[in-house]
Amino acid sequence: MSISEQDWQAAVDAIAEAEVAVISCHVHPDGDALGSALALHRALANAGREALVSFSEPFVVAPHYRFLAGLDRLVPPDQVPEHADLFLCFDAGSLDRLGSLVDAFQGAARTVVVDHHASNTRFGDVNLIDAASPASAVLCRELLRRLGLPLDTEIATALYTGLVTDTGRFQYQATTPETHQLAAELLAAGVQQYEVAKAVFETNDIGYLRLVADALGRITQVPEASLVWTRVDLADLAAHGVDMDETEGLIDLVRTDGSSDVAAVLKQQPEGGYKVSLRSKGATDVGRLATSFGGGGHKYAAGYSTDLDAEAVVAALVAELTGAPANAPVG
Ligand SMILES: [Mn+2]
Repeated sequence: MSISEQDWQAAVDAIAEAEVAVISCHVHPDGDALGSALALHRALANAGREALVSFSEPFVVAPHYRFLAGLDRLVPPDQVPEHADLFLCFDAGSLDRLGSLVDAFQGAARTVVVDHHASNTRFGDVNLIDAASPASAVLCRELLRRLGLPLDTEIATALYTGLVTDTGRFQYQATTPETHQLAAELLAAGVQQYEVAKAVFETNDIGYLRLVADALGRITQVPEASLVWTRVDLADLAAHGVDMDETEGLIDLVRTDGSSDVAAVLKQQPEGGYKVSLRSKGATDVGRLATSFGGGGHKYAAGYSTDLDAEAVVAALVAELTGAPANAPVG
């Protein structure tokens, strides 16, 4: 799925014609979502354009991304105009992913959706969706090129953060020669790559490490489903003083189980139920799996939310993965 010239031009025109563009991304932004939004905002500001960057409640930047420049430019979501000329969002696969900004998106005169999730519902007036792209930051870079907006070190660092996180440090399947060429271009624009790596990948709170020890202590394999899973409960967060947002990297440890194709981390939600993160090494399309449970994502990385308890979540996953009925014994 690639993006037509017509769609690129429609997005460029929409941005060029907007008096004030609202730029945003999905709720609980990761490096790609936040990096892309900050990059476009900075590029427009450098060109003297009026724009506003924000994301949904809870309006908190996860600790790993607090090194990014320009966080002070983020506007709380309740200050986003209800009827903007233009609302452009990055990395959100569906409207509900905009959280408390859904109304602002729907109230905008024009909307542009920039994303690389295969499950994207194309909910904008203009949709720049490329499921083959390893990161929304790649699409953001192309958009800047087409807008004639140059990189600076801050923009490059924001884009690089998106690229390095969504590619798993250039190791996931969607990584191509072009991905590395973009990384080279960004480094040449002044990115201090070790400063990014240190902040994003090499800095953890000791409470987080203890939480990981607990979560890995109860890791479970379901061999007939080629599934490995664990869970993080609210009690774990409380015990170690950790926010759920900080547990993004846990799935990357769980997925290294060499005997399982699919990895799942179940994250208990304050309102009840779980958020389920899924990863695949290739034999299973977890994007499709997550979509069947009302979520979405990519072939190799996806997620969904559910009201079920942990046992029922795993039983349902096993049933889908093995083609057995959900009430079959899990084993
Ligand atoms: Mn992304």
